[in-house]
Amino acid sequence: MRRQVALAAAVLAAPLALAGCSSSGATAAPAAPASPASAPRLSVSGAYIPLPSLPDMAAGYFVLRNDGGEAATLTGVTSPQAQSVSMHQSTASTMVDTPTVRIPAHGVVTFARGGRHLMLMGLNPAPKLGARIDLTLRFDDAAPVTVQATVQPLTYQPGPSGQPGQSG
Ligand SMILES: [Cu+2]
Repeated sequence: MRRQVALAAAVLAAPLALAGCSSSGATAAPAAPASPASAPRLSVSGAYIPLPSLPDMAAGYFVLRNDGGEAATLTGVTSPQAQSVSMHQSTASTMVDTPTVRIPAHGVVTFARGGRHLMLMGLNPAPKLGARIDLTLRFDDAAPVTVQATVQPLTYQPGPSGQPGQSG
């Protein structure tokens, strides 16, 4: 049994080595093309949700970086814990819907108070302090990225560039 598990692990780790000698008749899946060096490389840090005053509606903030050599376009965010998630941009007097957000090559886009934010509606269960809410960011030119946003006190301020911050 242990031997089989080890063998399976070896097969999973080295699909290319087996591609030429399969005797089962199954066609080996082609190896995924390696991403070009210039492809978008996206990461999210410091995701948080201030404890909302309404039970089923909240804002969400995070820092989105692109370390790749090509721009990426964020096309939407979903959460299994929310009926809908929209991307908004606050202006002086209102907020507008932003269906897509472009992240330049080697660029950073910050969702923060008073600016870009997520609007989560229909949260279920209602968020509690310290709870984690999954957010999946989808891009039109890169794989989705899922992060956990932590529900923080209303007074929470994130640190620079999305590092964990302080509340109080
Ligand atoms: Cu909004």
